[in-house]
Amino acid sequence: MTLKALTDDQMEQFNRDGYCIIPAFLSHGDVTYIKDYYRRAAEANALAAAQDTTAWDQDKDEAPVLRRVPAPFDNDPGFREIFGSTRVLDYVEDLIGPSIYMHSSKLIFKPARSGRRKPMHQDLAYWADMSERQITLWCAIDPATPERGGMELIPGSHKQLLPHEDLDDYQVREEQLDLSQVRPAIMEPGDALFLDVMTVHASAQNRSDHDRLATVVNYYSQPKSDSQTSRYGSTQPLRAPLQQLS
Ligand SMILES: O=C(O)CCC(=O)C(=O)O
Repeated sequence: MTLKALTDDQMEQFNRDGYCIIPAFLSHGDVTYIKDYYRRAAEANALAAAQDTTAWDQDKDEAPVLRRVPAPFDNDPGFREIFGSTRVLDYVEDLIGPSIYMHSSKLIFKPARSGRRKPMHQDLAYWADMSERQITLWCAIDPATPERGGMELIPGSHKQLLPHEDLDDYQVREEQLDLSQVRPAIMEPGDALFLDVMTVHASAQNRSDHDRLATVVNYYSQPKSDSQTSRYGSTQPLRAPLQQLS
């Protein structure tokens, strides 16, 4: 018998709804480390400025706010230790199988009172030339609630890829969705949301007086291929099926 990381109930919810939440997935130490990593990235300004000029978003008369830190898994050994750990990969293996590659990673920061809404979308639409055997792991580093920029999900929406258009963002046309089905994910620091890459989701505006930081890590079941147009992926496995290791 293979030991599973996800409980039967969590797996059942994932298969039915396209997501499941694991409370207290990250340790207090992990959460503190990631908060500090964000603070260092923001202070140094270096990661974002060097690699992605769109990450800086400065409102008039306001100090610049680092809203996105790209590729922490590639750039920081401590982040890699957390999200490449045996424990985390055991969960990922339950969801996408024993062949696991890093796809992409980022920190998303929604500042108090000015963090914008991310409209409804499916992650796979952003890299549609890749197979759907991928998983998104979204972790709350600050509390995430409907007032504080939390995630919103449409249970059971992971069965088909919907058309996406460049509107407010690259997104699904929201009037074509049944928004009465939307469920907020209310999460504490360290809680994890495993999300099928076809689950339709959004994140709320941050209307609270508190910042909201989260990590997004996506794992893929295949190596990056030469024909792939998406820039994400890796050729080095984080985990390989046992027969490939011998
Ligand atoms: O963390 C967020 O606010 C939104 C994350 C998200 O949905 C995404 O990056 O695809």
